[in-house]
Amino acid sequence: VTWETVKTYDWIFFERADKIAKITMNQPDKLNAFTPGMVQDMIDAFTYCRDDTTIGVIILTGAGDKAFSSGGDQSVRGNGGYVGNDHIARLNVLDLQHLIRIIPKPVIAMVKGWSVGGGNILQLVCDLTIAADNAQFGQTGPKVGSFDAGYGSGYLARVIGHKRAKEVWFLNHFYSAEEAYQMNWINKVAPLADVESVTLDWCNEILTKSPTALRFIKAAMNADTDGLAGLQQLGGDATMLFYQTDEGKEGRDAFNEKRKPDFDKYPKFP
Ligand code: 2NE
Repeated sequence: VTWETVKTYDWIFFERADKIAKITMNQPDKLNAFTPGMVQDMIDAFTYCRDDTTIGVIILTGAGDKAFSSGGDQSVRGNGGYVGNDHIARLNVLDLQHLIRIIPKPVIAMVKGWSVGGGNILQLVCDLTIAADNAQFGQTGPKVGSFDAGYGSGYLARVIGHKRAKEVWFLNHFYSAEEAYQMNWINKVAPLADVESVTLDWCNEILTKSPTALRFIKAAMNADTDGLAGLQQLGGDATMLFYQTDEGKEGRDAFNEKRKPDFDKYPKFP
């Protein structure tokens, strides 16, 4: 596969190979710890992927073989959040988590090495995770005075169960790729040398499927876990489809033509 650069950023690589996009966190000397700037770059790249109608699947990964991400960069952690060039303390990774959840295309985490702290939550919120056999997963928040009480707790409990999620957060152990697989935390384990080709195989398989069907499956599962915010996404997808029907267009056209709409001719399906 030949990766072509889509856009150049300070903190990430953003590449594509035809319909597959790849976003790579790039701070390998700190195990790809994320800064507010890196998160902002990722938000920009994911938004690009969302808007580009030719991109069908997105891979999120980390530079090098040693880490997916070690979470928030503790060296720029201020009081109240992580501090970037604007000197404002923020937790903008929460916005990124949400974006990964609502982007209506499959997002696959490709994990090599450490997947830790807020980095591991990014892996968690991706739709699928394929890990290299050198991957290690864990939450360290309580060791470093932090926690993720959002997706990092409630959604983790949905994915691996409440008992295991509490174990992960209370003990802060690290789990091998094989252990994480046994816990249903991730989808697949591949040898380090093969992890990208295995990930690309899954991407190519996904690309043969109906994008609208995948969109609705993702939105439906989010609706189940995200409450009204999840239903908003599912509802918006239904509206998008309805706008494309003659019945939907009739309402719009009647208003614009200042006439009464004629909805009578549309079937009332069982
Ligand atoms: C991941 C782990 C266990 C790896 O250990 P090891 O021994 O293999 O590597 P080492 O030597 O610790 O790390 C290599 C270099 O990367 C830096 C280290 O300080 C070290 O730098 P030098 O000594 O070579 O200069 N590094 C690693 N992680 C970093 C980080 N997160 N920030 C800044 N520099 C980092 C081990 O490295 C480890 O435990 N890392 C810290 C994991 C962690 O606690 N992450 C933050 C959790 S809180 C969070 O992410 C969060 C949240 O809870 C809520 C909202 C937003 C974020």
